[in-house]
Amino acid sequence: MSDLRSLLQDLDSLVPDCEARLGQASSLSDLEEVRVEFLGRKGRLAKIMSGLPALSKEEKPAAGKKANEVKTALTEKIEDRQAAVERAAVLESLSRFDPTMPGRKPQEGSLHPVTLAMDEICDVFIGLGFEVVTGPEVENDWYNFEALNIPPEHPARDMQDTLYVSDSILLRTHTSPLQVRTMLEKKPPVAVIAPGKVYRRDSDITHTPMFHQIEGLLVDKNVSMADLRGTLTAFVRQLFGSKTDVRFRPSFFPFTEPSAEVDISCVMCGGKGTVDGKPCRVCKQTGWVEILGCGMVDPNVLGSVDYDAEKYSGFAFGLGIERVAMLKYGIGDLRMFFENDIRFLEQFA
Ligand code: 2U9
Repeated sequence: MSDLRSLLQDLDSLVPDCEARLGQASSLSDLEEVRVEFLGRKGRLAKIMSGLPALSKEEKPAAGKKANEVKTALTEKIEDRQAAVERAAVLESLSRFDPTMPGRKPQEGSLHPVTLAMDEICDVFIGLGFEVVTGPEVENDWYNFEALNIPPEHPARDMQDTLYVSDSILLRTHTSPLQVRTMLEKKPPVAVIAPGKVYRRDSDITHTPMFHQIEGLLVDKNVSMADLRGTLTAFVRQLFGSKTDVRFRPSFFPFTEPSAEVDISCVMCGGKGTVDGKPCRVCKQTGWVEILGCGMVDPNVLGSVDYDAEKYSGFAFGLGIERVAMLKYGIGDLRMFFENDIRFLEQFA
């Protein structure tokens, strides 16, 4: 038999051989083995074609043509089989897929209880017609103290231990500078609430160097203590329930005159002083808990922002948000707010 004929026969036998091997291949790695066996660099096609140089010049084109046909046929058959194997794998995995199974829920975050309480308090005052104002946490002495009737020698500066940045720059000790800024910017009537972080040099089990406050201010013609009382009573009843009792006790603040502290009937025992016959731990058996401070804006404060104290009067109030959140959500320890333990925070989702 001539070299050409035997080479062409060898080439012809590759296709049925390959088909037989493909028939047994059931995985992608089986198919790769078949591809290497037939089409690889040292595979059967390559081996047969190594006989090409021995052919005469006239015989070579026929051998080359046949080799290309066989190579194309082998490639096609392997690829067809590969597509079939892949399709079978998809169908198999689909047969195990249950579209009625519930999906996996991603873990959802939650708002911090201080944020929740802050939003809720703001919403009540927004509903009463107040506008929210915000501003810098680093302030200068004038906005934080001087304009609020707290002169340099005033004992209130000792009362509030302040974190100073320099002689006259400080971290605000209350959000009151925001009301001062508001009054400098616009004429009465003003009705604003100022929520935000405040800083004091204080750190123990019931005090943190940073905490959150909301203060409110309303200035107009003929604003009276009765307006203050009505507004704050409406506020605490929206926040703690319509049955909440309210009492005003005389107090003192440099920026308000007269001043008062507001107590509400205890959120724990409802004012009875006992829970299941035992002393109430929230109100210490008094039946009342302190919730905010307030008063009529001191004429000196109105004067420092060039408001005519003969023509206008106003009321102001302030409350600590952590304290409200503790009472509202029954949190017994202030430190919970700052540890950010996920087991605590996720309870507010
Ligand atoms: C201006 C005029 C008056 C804001 C007020 C209080 C009473 C008060 C405390 C509550 C608990 C601070 O967070 S706390 O420790 N605040 O009792 N705050 S009146 O009075 C102002 C504010 C701004 C221009």
